[in-house]
Amino acid sequence: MYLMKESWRWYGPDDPVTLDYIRQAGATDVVHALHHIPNGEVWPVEEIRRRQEMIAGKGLVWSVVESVPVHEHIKTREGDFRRYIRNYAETIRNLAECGIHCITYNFMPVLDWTRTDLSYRMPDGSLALRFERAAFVAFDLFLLRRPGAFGEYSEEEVAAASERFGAMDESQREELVRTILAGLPGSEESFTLDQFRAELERYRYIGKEKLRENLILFLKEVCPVADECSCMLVIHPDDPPYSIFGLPRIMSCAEDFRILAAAVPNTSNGLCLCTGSLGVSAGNDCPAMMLEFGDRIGFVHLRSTKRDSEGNFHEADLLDGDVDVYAVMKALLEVQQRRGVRIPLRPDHGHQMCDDLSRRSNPGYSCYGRLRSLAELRGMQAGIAGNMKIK
Ligand code: CS2
Ligand code: MN
Repeated sequence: MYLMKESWRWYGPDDPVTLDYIRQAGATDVVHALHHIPNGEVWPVEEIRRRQEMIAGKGLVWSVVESVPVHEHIKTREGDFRRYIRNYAETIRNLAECGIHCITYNFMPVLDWTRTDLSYRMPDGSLALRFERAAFVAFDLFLLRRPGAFGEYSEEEVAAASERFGAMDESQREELVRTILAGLPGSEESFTLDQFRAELERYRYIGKEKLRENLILFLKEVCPVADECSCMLVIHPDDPPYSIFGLPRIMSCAEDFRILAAAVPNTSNGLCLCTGSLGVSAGNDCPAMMLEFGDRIGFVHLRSTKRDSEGNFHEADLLDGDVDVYAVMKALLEVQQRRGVRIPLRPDHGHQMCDDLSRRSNPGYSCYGRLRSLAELRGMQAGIAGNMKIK
């Protein structure tokens, strides 16, 4: 029976959730990146090996990279983008030389994932990450003051945002700016309001089609290298899975990935199926995507979100959100038996709960919250596997 590979994201020696804890969580595989290397530069073999040894020393395996960030100039195809693409290819080769064959990336312009509240209190007292539509629109209209933004929201949304903004004091406004722009973990970059405005400006003439074309051109250049060294490049979906700040988004639904797979059929062109990101959109059927793209899925993030009719969503308890996690897990196990492989899966963002509440941690990446999710996933898998009656 091919069971999931239990993996866990580790941010490096400064991560308050240590490798020892990860081992005790029952994970066998580590998801990691060399966060200290600036975006666009090559990851040298010696540096990869040093980290690999540190991880192996604790009885764990670094098997997935999340992420090798794609430099903004590759997304817009300007400046030094050719050098950045060459560097990306070299990093792929270096990782493969060290035996690491799964590389996560995303192609979201400027910002990686976006939330407005990092400590939304759940009824049980734990804290969750949340995206509140009115706060988000208030930021866009009254703090960022993005030209043209008013025209993109309905009258009701503008009214709700003004009311929300009026009710915030100065420190809450500053906090909102920090939450959206100071970079959530993994995004590697943070901006001031002015820097962010300048970044948005770079996308003024780049619509969906252009961005997609740039992604395809990038993959056409790096996938042959990845094929050659048996690496899979897995793209993480947009979070949230729709356009924000007028920026194009091109990896938000099944059709987006269909287009990408057809344009770049190389075996290395893969998908990181993140149910938390995709699940925010009611149109995304995650179990069906797991089955449809089964052959191209190289890595899985499991978490669940809960949305409401106003466009808000928060990160729910794993089994209490909009995503049918049971059906996703069942589909994953079917795909694995068919392919004869074990796909790494990690609990994605968890709540801050128990001792997490009195400790510092990377937003979404606390210890107990993810421990709870991983334990639930493991139990669920055992139940499904038992039922499949395959040993
Ligand atoms: C996020 C991102 O949802 C997520 O997994 O934590 O940081 C994600 O890892 C990156 O967008 C992948 O490139
Ligand atoms: Mn994810």
